[in-house]
Order: sequence, then structure tokens, then C-alpha cells
Amino acid sequence: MAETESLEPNPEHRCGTVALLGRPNVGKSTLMNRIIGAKVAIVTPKPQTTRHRILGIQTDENSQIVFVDTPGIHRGDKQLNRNMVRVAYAAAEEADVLVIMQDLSKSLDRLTSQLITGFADGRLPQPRLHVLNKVDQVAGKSLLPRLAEVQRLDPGAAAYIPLSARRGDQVDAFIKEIIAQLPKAPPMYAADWFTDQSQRQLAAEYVREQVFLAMQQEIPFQTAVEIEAFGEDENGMAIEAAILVGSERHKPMLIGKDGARMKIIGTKARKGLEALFDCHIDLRLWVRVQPDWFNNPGRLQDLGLDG
Ligand SMILES: Nc1nc2c(ncn2[C@@H]2O[C@H](COP(=O)(O)OP(=O)(O)O)[C@@H](O)[C@H]2O)c(=O)[nH]1
Ligand SMILES: [Mg+2]
Repeated sequence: MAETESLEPNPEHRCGTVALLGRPNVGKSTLMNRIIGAKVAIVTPKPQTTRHRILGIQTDENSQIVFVDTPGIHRGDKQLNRNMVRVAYAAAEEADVLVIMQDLSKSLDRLTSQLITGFADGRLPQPRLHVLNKVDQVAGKSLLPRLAEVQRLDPGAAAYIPLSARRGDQVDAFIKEIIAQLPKAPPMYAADWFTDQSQRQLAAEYVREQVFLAMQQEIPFQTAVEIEAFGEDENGMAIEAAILVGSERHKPMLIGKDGARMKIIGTKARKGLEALFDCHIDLRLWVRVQPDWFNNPGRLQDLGLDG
């Protein structure tokens, strides 16, 4: 019986794409991961952690939400940064629903206001939801004036939702609002898919997350990870990855004294991947110097960062 039931198209089923938009560090990736229930997008306290457009797919009996996590919208100088901003706007144009996020722990800055009014003018016809994230960081009484300000900037939005992506407060209410805005359509992805990234891409991202967490200042922004070998057998996975750095002097900093830093990066990335893939992983890392890779259009294309 179950089989015939699942073949029956459900005219009430809702499915569509939801673009997560906002400045770097407002919590877009954290929110998506929480809803998906797995770390499909890496998260660090550093801005510009997310470089690609990443899909996170949440499937229920009657709905499928396809989140599009975007690199943050910011003012960019380097080619990599300009590409990231373009990726975010392109995702917005193609989405069925726009989610515009801001960080309540910071005051409403000019770029965020411009982002809100930029979409509020109805240039794009999709419904807009405003997420005021990190509600765990603010006193209740400061919330109302902020909500009023956002409503003033975009009176035509479908909803304004204060929530905490980290703690999960109000996330269920947010999901309900999204589903209400999705078009009626059959699912786009099989029910057991949770991201569009391959295992190789996820492995590279998990290594990059640990590089971001381990390194200070400009170094993380000038690193990329390239998977050089990827094998799978009954014992688990064997992965070899090169960490690209933009300058010779970054190499010893990344390796650390007697390789100590690389060891931490490798161990943490491996543990994360073992939890994600639920198998044993043999992870080998090395560092390669590739001057100015982040300004080289050909190299950005090789790394899938050409937007
Ligand atoms: N206190 C608090 N921190 C959060 C919340 N959501 C995200 N963060 C933190 O904000 C930082 C940036 O999050 P991330 O998801 O990478 O932001 P993105 O750049 O917009 O994708 C990380 O350190 C997160 O742990 C939240 O609801 N409350
Ligand atoms: Mg992100």
C-alpha cells in the first residue's frame, strides 16, 4: 500500500528554493545547518567563511525546502570577494523565497539597511522574510525598536522573525513561514539528499573550516583546499588534500612547530568528517604555496570559485 501511496502525486506538496542573504557572519550557514540537522556548510566566527553557493535540502512528508546558502554580501576588492557577492545576488534572482538576515547583536549598519531597501523596492517579485538572528544576545526590550525599524524599511515583507540559529529558538516558526510561502510543486530531490555537494567537496570544506579556526588574521582568507586523492573501500575513506597558501611566509605558520598546527587541523577535520560520513577516514594534508591564487581567474575557476 505504501508504494502506491508514494506514487500518487500530492497536489498540496510544496517545494522551492530559499535564498539565505545577508552580510557575512550574520548566521546564514548556522541557520541552514540547524534546519538540515547536519553541518553541510562550514561555520566559523570569521566573515567570508562561505565561498560557494551551497544547497541544504530539508524534506518532510508534505514539503521540501531547498536552502541556498550564499557567501555574504559585502564590499569586495579582491576578485574572489567580488565573485562571492555576485553569487549571492544570482542566488536571489533564481530563488522562490528570499530570506534576508541580520545580526541583532550588532546595530543596524548602513550596508544591511541598503540590502533591505534594495530588495524592498520589489525589483525581485519573490516574497521576503526578514530574519533577525542571534536573539540570544540581546535584551528583550531592544528587540521591538529594531523590529519596527526593519518593518519601516520593508513594509511589504511577508514576515519578520527574531530567532536564534545557534540555540534553535523560533526556528520552527521560521520553517512554517517558509513553507507557507513555497509554491505548490513536487519534490526536486530524493528524500535522503541533504546537500548538492559531493563527498570530496565536503571534505575540502571541513579542512578549510579548521584552517579558518586555527589561523589568525589574513591567512585564512588566503587559503583554499584542493582534494588530490579520494578513495573509498569497505574500511572507510582515504583522502589526500593540499592546503593552498598565497605566500611563502604563510607556510610555516600553517604547519606550526614540529607540524603541531597541521596535526590539530587534520585531527579535527577528520573527526568532523567521520561523524558526517559515519565511517573511518584516513586524512593526509600538506601545504602548497601558490602566490596570489585568489586574484587569478583561472585558478579560481579550477577551485570552483569563479562564481
Ligand atoms: N550568539 C549567537 N551566535 C550565532 C548565532 N548564529 C550564528 N552565530 C555565530 O555567528 C558566527 C557566524 O555564523 P555563520 O553561520 O558562519 O554566518 P554566515 O557568514 O552568515 O554564514 C559563528 O561564530 C556562529 O556560531 C546565534 O543565533 N546566536
Ligand atoms: Mg556562511
